[in-house]
Amino acid sequence: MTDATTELGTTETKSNGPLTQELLAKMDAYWRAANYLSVGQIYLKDNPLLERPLTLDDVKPRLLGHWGTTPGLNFLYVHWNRLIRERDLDMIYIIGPGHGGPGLVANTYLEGSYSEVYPHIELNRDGIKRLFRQFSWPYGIPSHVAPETPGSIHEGGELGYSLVHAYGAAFDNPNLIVACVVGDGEAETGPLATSWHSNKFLNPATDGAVLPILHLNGYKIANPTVLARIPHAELEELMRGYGYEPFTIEGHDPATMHQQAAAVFDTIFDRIAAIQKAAREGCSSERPAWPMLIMRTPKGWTGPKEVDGKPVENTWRAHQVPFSELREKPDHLRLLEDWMRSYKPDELFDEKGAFREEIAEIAPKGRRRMGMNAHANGGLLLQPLRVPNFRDFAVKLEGRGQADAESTRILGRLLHAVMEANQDNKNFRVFGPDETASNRLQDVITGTGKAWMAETLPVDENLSSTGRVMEVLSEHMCQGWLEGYLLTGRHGFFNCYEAFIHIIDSMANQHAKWLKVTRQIPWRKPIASLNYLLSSLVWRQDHNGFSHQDPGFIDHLLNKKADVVRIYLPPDANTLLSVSDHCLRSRNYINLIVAGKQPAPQWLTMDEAVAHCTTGLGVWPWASNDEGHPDVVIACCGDVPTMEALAAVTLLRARIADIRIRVVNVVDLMALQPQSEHPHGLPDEEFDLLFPVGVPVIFAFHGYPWVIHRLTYRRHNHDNIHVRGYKEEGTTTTPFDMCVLNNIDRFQLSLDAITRVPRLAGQADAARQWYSEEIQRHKLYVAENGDDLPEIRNWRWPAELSR
Ligand SMILES: Cc1ncc(C[n+]2csc(CCOP(=O)(O)OP(=O)(O)O)c2C)c(N)n1
Ligand SMILES: [Mg+2]
Repeated sequence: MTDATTELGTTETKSNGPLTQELLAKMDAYWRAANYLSVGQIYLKDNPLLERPLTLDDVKPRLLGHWGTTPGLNFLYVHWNRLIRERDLDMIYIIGPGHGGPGLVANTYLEGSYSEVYPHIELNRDGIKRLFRQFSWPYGIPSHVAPETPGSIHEGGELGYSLVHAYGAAFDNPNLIVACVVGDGEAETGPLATSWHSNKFLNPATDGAVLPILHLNGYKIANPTVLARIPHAELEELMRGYGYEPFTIEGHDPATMHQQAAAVFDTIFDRIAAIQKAAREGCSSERPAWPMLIMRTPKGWTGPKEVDGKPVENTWRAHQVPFSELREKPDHLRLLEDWMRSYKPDELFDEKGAFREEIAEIAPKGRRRMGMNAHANGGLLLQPLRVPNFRDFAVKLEGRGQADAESTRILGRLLHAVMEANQDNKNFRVFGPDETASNRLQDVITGTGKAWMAETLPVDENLSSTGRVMEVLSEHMCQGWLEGYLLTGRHGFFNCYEAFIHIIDSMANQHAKWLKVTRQIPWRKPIASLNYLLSSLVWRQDHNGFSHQDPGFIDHLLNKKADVVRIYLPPDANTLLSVSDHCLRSRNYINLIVAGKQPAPQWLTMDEAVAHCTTGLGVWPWASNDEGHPDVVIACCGDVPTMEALAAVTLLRARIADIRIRVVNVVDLMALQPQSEHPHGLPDEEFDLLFPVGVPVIFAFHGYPWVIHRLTYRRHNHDNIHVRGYKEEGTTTTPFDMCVLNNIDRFQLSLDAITRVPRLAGQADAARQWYSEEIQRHKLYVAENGDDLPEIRNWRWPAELSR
């Protein structure tokens, strides 16, 4: 292993650079302290300062964590500290390889942030012992840069999202610098590979700066990395091709590397300042070539060079715990002790175990410490979003279902007003993968425009260097930018085609996990919710067909913790406005709104919509005639299913004069669950009043039918709930034929009702005959004419049925 102090002593001639010998020695000591504390967290539960020879009793029974990436992360931390102090920078640090958690914990401990939020981890021997013991310990702290880690907005457990998070944090934060380490393995992921393009959306005048650092330690878990094994010139060309100005530092001798890094960082931070100055003084409106750093240092730097005759430092073997057979192999215990002592702990910590003041003093103070930067605890900075009165955008109801509206177009007007209302605060952005206009939200683009720093041509519309709608054809980037934006205390809205939101399933998982954990951390303040609007829905893929038909994101989110997820399916524009207003104001949730963009009938007045959304589900009395004693409940959730359900009601009432039908519409899907499962769950007594035991329920659902079964499994009437939904039948066909293919059409729903109501048993055969004739007629017509039957296309809820 590298004995850093010895090398420092012998490399004075090599160590020429911007650092004085005194500062160099202190920075190196600081780095050694961080490395020491990192190794200690992975291995030790006692004897934290090695005040006596190490024994097996001092070593944890289970050795968990990752060493390989950590010394590089620690190296950068101490250098950021110098730059923050010298230049008074407002800076946060995002770690792509989040498995380097011990490093971030160590550094936030050394700068004092950690003990401020966790007072029991004191700045003394006992504190260090607790710090070591808690790491990867049952009920202790996780091994990654988790929400528990002060200064973090990025766990880095799932690799790939560091750079998009960094850019999301930098948007509209002109004084913030986000240093972002990208693992060279992480750089192979799809999301990371495209994230480099974020620089085409960052405005140097109005946004902050992102400094990407490609941590080229050469290896992943078990393999070399692609970028480490291409010629260096090719790698630099790649970075130039992405629009960056690459800088490189390379080596392993600590003193030389400190000086080399300090010199390069001085140049880089001068560059960043010059870019921002030129843009802010109006001297340049060009897209700048932002600096980025390639840091080529050994994986497991300063760790054991060899274990059991095999090389470890600078190989993939350094990735996790470099050796772990301490109980079986006595020389492993010696190896660990020698390794830890190579950092000279007695030079770093005083007799009480406190970090020596003369080294500690080089860290920034107060909120400038990266562990205390408020941007990394965004709730501290969160300003409530100004949401104009959504009622002003209401669709005036001229008779139930008599006129059509495009729900998302109406929402676009509200979002536009939200943009305008928050223009001064610059804390709201809309994100979407090239579909904002296609989803008919185009009004939100008007006025603010779409962010774009690359070339523009006369044919372009609404592109602007100050645009607040972010469109890039990468769902990963939209999601990652938005997460970074929210986590640093702002608000946002993500619109996407329903089928392709699945691309970010895994990112949504990670964000849901983050939110779940932060609820248990008192010093993490609530942040704005992550709002999804899914449009271009499964039922109306007129242009695209089967590849674009998948409502399964609902199923995906249902798996998440009930206190994090909300799912809404507003059936018309007024309910969409009410739901969206609620979501925009909420905190710490993932809100999913599923709403169509096609012209569709409108059902509720604004007052009714607000009342309906407040309860989440309820009887539509104007469509019901059950007088408290229904033969059947027709339930519906989602705009197209609602229309089919109401059409079925008209067919049934025309066919069976005395049938008593209750119509229940569900807008808040979670209300179907028992209260024990979800805070929005309807109490059982109320559920039983809506869906009386023994009364069949025919349920038309927007998504996969088993979602409804899953949610209502414990309800008393569950055996009587019969669900129709999307069952993976699709193609490019007419809107109504999509319903027929999936048996959610009005004829099927009517037949279901007749066959399920016991007193109508005698009519079942005739109804089956009627059903097949109607479907035959429909199929022949669409095959011949390429469109739905006129009475289907032009169907309206009959005014005379409205009560
Ligand atoms: C998306 C994803 N795939 C796989 C993994 C499993 N994994 C954890 S660390 C790692 C290697 C990371 O290598 P690199 O980014 O170079 O990090 P470093 O060398 O700094 O440890 C892998 C594959 C993961 N965490 N995330
Ligand atoms: Mg690596």
